[in-house]
Amino acid sequence: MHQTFDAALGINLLHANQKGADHNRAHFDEWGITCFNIMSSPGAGKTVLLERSLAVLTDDLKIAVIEGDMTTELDADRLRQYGVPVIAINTGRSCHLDSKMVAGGIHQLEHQYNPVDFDLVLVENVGNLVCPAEFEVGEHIKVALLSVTEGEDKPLKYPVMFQEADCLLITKIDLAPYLDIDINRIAANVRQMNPHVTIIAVSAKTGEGLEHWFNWVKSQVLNQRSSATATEMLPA
Ligand SMILES: Nc1nc2c(ncn2[C@@H]2O[C@H](COP(=O)(O)OP(=O)(O)OP(=O)(O)O)[C@@H](O)[C@H]2O)c(=O)[nH]1
Ligand SMILES: [Zn+2]
Ligand SMILES: [Zn+2]
Repeated sequence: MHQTFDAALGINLLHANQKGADHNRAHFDEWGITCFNIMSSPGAGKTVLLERSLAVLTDDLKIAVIEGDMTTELDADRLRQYGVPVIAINTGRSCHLDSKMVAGGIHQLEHQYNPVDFDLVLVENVGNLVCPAEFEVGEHIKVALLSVTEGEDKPLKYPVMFQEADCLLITKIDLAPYLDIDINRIAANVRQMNPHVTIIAVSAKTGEGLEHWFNWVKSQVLNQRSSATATEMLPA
């Protein structure tokens, strides 16, 4: 866990993290890259979703992945098979990626590749529904995954993640018939606290809903590009 036992220390930590996140975002903006921060509980399906996404989205977008894991490179190795740069970051005992760790990944990308060639950086965060939501990494887009196996009440019990998310993916919907769970109720609970969130129900196993996700990702990259151009055109 991150140290929030001392309120002042907690505020300082978050403040330092925010400065680092702004630094990272400035790099992404300079290079014309859109950055997604992908967050969930352990095992909600982030890596499988990334595998399915890389298989399709690399036709249209040049993608790099920053892959957070506490100790292993298991997920990073899975994603390397898709021929994209995957920068692995081990968080050690920490339960979330922070902006400094991601800065290390960004500078690695900068040194090993030409960063302006990339359209999209996907950050797979380390799994839990609390801390990643508090620590920005310099992303433009926050994506939260909630698997149907986790229960309808999770958005109510862990509100910050769901309030902050630009997109909620309800995952593993192929399992819904076996569980006493109502996907519409999850969606309604989340909409109540975050009316503008995009909600997409998917199964990485059957492929249901993935087309909506792919289209949404592409639309966000285009939006980000046009808003960056609009900012450049503003008078100084
Ligand atoms: N039935 C079903 N299983 C899925 C689906 N997506 C993922 N899984 C399974 O769920 C388990 C966890 O998936 P991962 O993609 O590794 O989850 P993760 O969020 O990356 O896990 P961590 O990185 O450890 O937090 C694996 O056994 C997957 O095969 C799905 O859509 N349907
Ligand atoms: Zn830098
Ligand atoms: Zn994973």
